[in-house]
Amino acid sequence: MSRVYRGGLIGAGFFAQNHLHGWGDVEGAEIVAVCDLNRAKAEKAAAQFAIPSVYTDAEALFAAEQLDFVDIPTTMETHEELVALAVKYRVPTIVQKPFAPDYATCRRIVANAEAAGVALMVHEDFRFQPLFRQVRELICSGEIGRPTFARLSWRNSVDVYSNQPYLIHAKRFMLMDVGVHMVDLAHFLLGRAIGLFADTQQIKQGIAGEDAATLILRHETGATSIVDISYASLRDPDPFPQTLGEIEGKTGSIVIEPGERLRVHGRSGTRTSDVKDDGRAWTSRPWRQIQDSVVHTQAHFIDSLRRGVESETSGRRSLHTYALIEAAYLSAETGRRIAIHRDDER
Ligand code: 89Y
Repeated sequence: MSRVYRGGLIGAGFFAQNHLHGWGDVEGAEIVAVCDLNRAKAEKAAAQFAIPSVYTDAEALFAAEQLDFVDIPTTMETHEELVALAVKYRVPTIVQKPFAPDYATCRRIVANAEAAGVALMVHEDFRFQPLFRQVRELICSGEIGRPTFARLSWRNSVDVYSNQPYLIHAKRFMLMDVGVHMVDLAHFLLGRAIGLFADTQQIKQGIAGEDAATLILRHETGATSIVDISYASLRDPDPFPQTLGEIEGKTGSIVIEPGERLRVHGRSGTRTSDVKDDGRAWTSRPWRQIQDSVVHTQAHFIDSLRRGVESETSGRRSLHTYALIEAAYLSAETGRRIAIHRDDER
């Protein structure tokens, strides 16, 4: 039996509930300490998930505990400081998306972790949704030939403002909250992007940032993708939290239909299949596929640590995502198409 990795969790807010449930389902990992600035929140999490130690100060957590990893599901403004602490104590780290408020900060965080040789992964979970694993396998199997086009669409009117009220005041909102997922998926499915054009909109009144954005990406393979995201789309039924879209290749296509259904037209004909959720006791509709993806993301992190390999969404590999988001803000501001150079990422 391989050893159990002992982890700390910093930040017991809204989405951390999924992290805490998720860790319970990851074989070979356990959370032994929880930290939140708000003691009541940390104690509540400790009681609910039978976590032995509670902290309100992150440095005290690192100083007192022998940790094999730390999970940081806090907001992005805190990540540079918290990851720096983990690096100081040489604790492998998984940090929630968005990685950091801007690309320059992402680069500083990565440089710091790399200089110390501390493993760092961004908790980017959409690519770990079982549906997108299947889509990627289909593409890699050659079923639809070389991809030429994709559209990834996230349009709903979920009340994100109740669960994450800080988003009302975020100047960089939609691209940071959901755009990062979509450009990571575009990269995952079509390869690196070399340029993009973006337009942003603020549709809801009284918020500080954009709540809708449309991106056109050019990939180095020659493929084009469109990413369109909005929290101001009134639809019935509301597809939240599903990403819809399609991928076209030289010999076929994959359409992602509502209800986690894939319609594949390719070398072996045309078929439709439903992607099942994992059926975990703690997950509930409509969140199931996102909740399942949390567990797959965490399991990948532990597996990467165990094997001593770089994770799929390591800090370094995630720089591409954040270079694209930075470029999207620049494009929207200037009306220009922005080229993405590999050099941007180091
Ligand atoms: O914040 C968003 C995300 O990252 O995925 C879903 C979400 O939690 C709410 O739309």
